[in-house]
Amino acid sequence: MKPIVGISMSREVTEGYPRDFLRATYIDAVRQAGGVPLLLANCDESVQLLERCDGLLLTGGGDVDPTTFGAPDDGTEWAGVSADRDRTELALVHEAERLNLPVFGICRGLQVMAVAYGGTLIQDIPRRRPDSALHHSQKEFREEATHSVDLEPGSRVARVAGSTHFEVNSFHHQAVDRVPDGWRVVGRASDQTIEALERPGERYLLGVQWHPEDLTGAHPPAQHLFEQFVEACQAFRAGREQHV
Ligand SMILES: [Mn+2]
Repeated sequence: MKPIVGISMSREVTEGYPRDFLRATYIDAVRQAGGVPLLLANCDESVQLLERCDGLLLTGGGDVDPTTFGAPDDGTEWAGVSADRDRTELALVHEAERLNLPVFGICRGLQVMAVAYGGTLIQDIPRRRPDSALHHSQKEFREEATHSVDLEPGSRVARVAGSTHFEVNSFHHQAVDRVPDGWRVVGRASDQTIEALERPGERYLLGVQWHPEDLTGAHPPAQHLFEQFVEACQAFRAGREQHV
């Protein structure tokens, strides 16, 4: 059987009603890489479903509430904050750690991983770096790359991508600030914004600040990231079946 990839969902209030949803590009990218997508609703019970999963994909979305990393409200205009989503995803990361699951975080997903392991976030990049010429909140289409990243040679992400320098898309106004203990910055934009983090070791734990799920068509490194993640999920599944 193919590996099952649990995928976190966005929570937004539309016309007064909360809804959980997911961009289909995440589903397509997981399927193309050989995984079975399992959508995880924003509720406490989703944590139980991880027992059935072979990996966890944390997706993009609204801002992480700064109270989750102990920061005061600095006057930033937040967008799309959801206490239910924050609570669900932080619990998913902790449960994935207990189960030793591979985890791949994208955009907000990278930020959630950093917070779950004790890091902090820059609440608003333009306020922190007013002189930066880089636009991390691009207006171009999602499948257009608009700024470059430099990856650490020898890092997992550089090996997978097959390159240490390429162009990515960018849809974030927050970024990782303090890096959690045991984690390594493996990718930066030219303004020093953290664009990729991983925890060295056997277990697959990687987060990227760009959106590879929207680049898979024309950007081989983007599809390779999903393939490598799903391979790690497959290896996890194989290891589990051996123990049954
Ligand atoms: Mn960026």
